[in-house]
Amino acid sequence: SVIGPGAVHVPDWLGSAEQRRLVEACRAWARPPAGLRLVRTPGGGTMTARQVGLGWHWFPYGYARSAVDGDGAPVKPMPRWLAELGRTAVGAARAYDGENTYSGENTYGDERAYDYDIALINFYDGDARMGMHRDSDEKSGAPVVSLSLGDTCVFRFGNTETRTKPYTDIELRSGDLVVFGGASRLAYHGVPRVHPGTAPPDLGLTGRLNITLRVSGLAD
Ligand code: MD3
Ligand code: FE
Repeated sequence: SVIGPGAVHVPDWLGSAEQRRLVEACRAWARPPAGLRLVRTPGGGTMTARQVGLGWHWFPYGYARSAVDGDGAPVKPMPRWLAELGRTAVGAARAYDGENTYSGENTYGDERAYDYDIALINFYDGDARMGMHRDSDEKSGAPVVSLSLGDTCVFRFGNTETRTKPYTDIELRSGDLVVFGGASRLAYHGVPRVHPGTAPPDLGLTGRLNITLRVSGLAD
C-alpha cells in the first residue's frame, strides 16, 4: 500500500525461507573483521541500533570504505545477489504504486539503471530505536529499499520539512518490504519502538534486523 508519495509498503514480501537465508547472511556479515559496530554520533553518543555496512560503511555524515568507528578493516563487498534483490524489490513495489501509474510515468524510474552498491544492516535489540532523520548522504536519487526481519517495529514516516508532525506510524513486520523513492526519498523517518518477542518463531532471531539497499552515487 502507498504510505506517501513514492513510499510503498509491501507486507510479507519475503517468504520464510528467504527470510531465514537473509538472517543467516546477516549473521555472517556481523562477524569481524568489519562486522557489527556502534555508530558514534557527533554529539559524543552512540546510536542504539548496531550497524554493519556492505560496499560502504556509513558514518555521521558520509560513507567510507573502512569503518571510522570500527576496527579499521576494509568493508565487506556488496554481494551481486543482494544488489539484484534491490532491483527486484523496486519492480515489486512499483506494482503497488497506484498513485503514480495513471500518468504512464512512475516514481521509481527504471530499476535496471540502479546498481545497488550499499547495504546498511541495523540490529535492534533491547530498547534500541532510531530517531527521526533524513538519509541524505547518498549522491544518487535511486530509491532506498528496506527489508525488515524479526521483531515487529513501529516505523514513523514523516515529512520533508520537519522531524515532527505530520507523520504516519505503521508497523513493519518480518518479511515486509518498503521502497522510498521520488518525493519520499528525503522524508524524515525513524523507528520509535520495537515490540520484543514478536519475531516469527521459526526465524531463530531475537530482536529486529533491517536491511536497506542504496545507490551511493560515489565512484569505485
Ligand atoms: C525513508 N532505517 O537505515 S527503514 C536507516 O528500520 C533507517 O532500521 C530504519 O532509517 C530501520 O537509515 C528505517 C525505512 C527507511 C530506510 C531508508 C529511508 C525509510 C527511508 C530513506 C529515505 C526515506
Ligand atoms: Fe534512514
